[in-house]
Amino acid sequence: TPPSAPAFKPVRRWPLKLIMVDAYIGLGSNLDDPQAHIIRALEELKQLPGSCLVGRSSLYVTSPVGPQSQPDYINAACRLGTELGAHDLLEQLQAIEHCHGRLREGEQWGPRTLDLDLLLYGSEIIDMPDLKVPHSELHRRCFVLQPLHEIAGDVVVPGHGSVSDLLAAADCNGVRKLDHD
Ligand code: A4P
Ligand code: MG
Repeated sequence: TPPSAPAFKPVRRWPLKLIMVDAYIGLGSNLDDPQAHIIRALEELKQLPGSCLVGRSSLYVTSPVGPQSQPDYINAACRLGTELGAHDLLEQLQAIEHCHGRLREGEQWGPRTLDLDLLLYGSEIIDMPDLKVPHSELHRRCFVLQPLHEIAGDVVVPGHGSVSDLLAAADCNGVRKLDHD
C-alpha cells in the first residue's frame, strides 16, 4: 500500500434491507505483496456494515488471464451474509480497492493491487451498466471457480448451472492451491 493511502473505513448507510442475502466475492491481486493484500482485504470485508463473513477459500496462485506480461495472481473467494443491497455492496468493495491503492488506468485485465468482484448476489440476475451479476466471466474462469467451489460447490450460477459442473468443464492449468496462507 502506498504510504499516502487512507485506512479503510466502512461507509455506514441506512436503512439496510434487513434480509440476509448470500453474496460471493472474488478476490485477486498481483502487485505489491499480493498475499498480504488478499489477507487484509478479507479482514476489511469482515467489517462491512450489516454483513458477516461466513466463509473463505484457501488462496490460489494463478497464471494471468489476459495480458501475459504480468505477474501471477493470488486469488480467493469468500461468502458474505449481507443486508446491503447489491449496489451498496459494490460501492463498499470499490472503497476497499481504493484503500489498497488500486488505480484504474492500465490496460484491460492488466495488473492490480486488489480486485474485488461481486460474483453472486443470492440467486439474483442483475444487468445494469455498472453491475452485472453473476459476474460476466465467472462461469469460464478457473481462477474464480476453483476457490468458489471450495465454499460453494452446490451453489447454482444463475443461467449457467452449478459451480461443480462449471469447474469440471473449465481449463484449470495454471491454478494451484497455496499450502499455507
Ligand atoms: N462491474 C460490473 N459488474 C461487476 C461485478 N459483478 N463486480 C463494473 C465488480 N465490478 C463490476 O471494474 C470495471 C467495472 O466493472 C466497475 O466500474 C464496475 O462498475 P474494474 O474493477 O474497475 O476493472 P477490471 O477489474 O479491470 O475489469 P474487469 O473487466 O471486471 O476485469 P476482471 O473481469 O475483474 O478481470 N487473471 C488471474 N489469474 N486472476 C485474476 O484475478 N483478474 C483479471 C481482471 C484479469 N486476469 C486475471 C485476474
Ligand atoms: Mg473487477
